[in-house]
Amino acid sequence: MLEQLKGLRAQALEELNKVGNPRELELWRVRYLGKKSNLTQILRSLAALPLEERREVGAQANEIKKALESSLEEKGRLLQESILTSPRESQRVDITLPGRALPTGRLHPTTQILKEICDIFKNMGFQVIEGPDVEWDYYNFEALNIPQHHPARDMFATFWIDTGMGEKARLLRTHSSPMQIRLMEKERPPIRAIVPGRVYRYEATDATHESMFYQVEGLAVDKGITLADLKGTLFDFCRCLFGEERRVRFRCDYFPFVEPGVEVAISCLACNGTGCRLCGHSGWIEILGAGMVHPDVLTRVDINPKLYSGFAFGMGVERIAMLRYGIDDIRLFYSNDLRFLRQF
Ligand code: 2U9
Repeated sequence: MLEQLKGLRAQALEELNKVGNPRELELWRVRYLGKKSNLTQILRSLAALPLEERREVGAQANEIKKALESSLEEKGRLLQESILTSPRESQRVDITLPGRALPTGRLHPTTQILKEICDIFKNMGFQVIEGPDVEWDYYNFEALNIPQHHPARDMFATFWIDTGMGEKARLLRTHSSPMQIRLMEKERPPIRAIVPGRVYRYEATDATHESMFYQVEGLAVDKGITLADLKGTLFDFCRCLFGEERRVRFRCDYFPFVEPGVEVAISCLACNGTGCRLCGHSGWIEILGAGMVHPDVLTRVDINPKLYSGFAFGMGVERIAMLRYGIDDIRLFYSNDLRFLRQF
């Protein structure tokens, strides 16, 4: 039996050397250390042996068992190591690993507010239209009651486009109103439209001025439209955007393309009207300009002002975003600083 044990050990270790993967290792374990293995049989049969022989064979069998078990363990470790370092395995995708979070982008704060503004007017039945950034003097000024040399041109410091012909006819639009002229030329009332888009001003930049910013302008033309319609529309708009509890104030203002013109303010978001730094201690924050479309503007697009009337309004989108998010410098919007943009 001692001879048999010796042969068993040599055979087991020789076969263990040839084992190349965990599946083969398990088969080896069953074969040499399993319940039906020769070694287990020998250990079980010890009781039937005479005492002297039992001691000797038992000691030998147990020593072989321990040796095989530790060789098994060592081989398992080596196999695991070679699996992890083998090029095939190291390149394999481990589908049990938790996924890496993909960096997702987000909408620019201007886009977010622009979308909110457009949605409010869309729900009121306004269509959304867009126009070109490069305009003619006619659409940007003349058609809107601002002829050559009119002092109101000073309100709109203009980027003129050099056509090489020396004339000042083409420009970067200073407001989105030219598109409303184009719309009225093309379509007859009833008209209800808003025009979002970039506008340009040839001005030095500071915390409240940028040379490019976004506007949303609106226009409604039909029979019987009055200042009360304008008031109702803009009161609703202000409360949708800034909350039901906002008070809204209309005051007279002047714009060449409307008569009468108004300036619209909401009760201050920070102090609720009691006066603070944000509202210059007035309790009010101006957010819109508006008015009834000037009869001369309607006449120019062949809409009879005796039959039809309309209201129009305009607002700066970044200004609204600044109020909503508490941003104190308009230059942050387009400086592409991710630390700023990631906050929205
Ligand atoms: C047509 C007729 C009238 C649009 C109007 C304003 C008043 C106005 C400013 C607000 C802040 C522009 O971004 S801002 O600088 N806008 O105050 N806009 S009435 O009136 C029109 C437009 C088109 C055909």
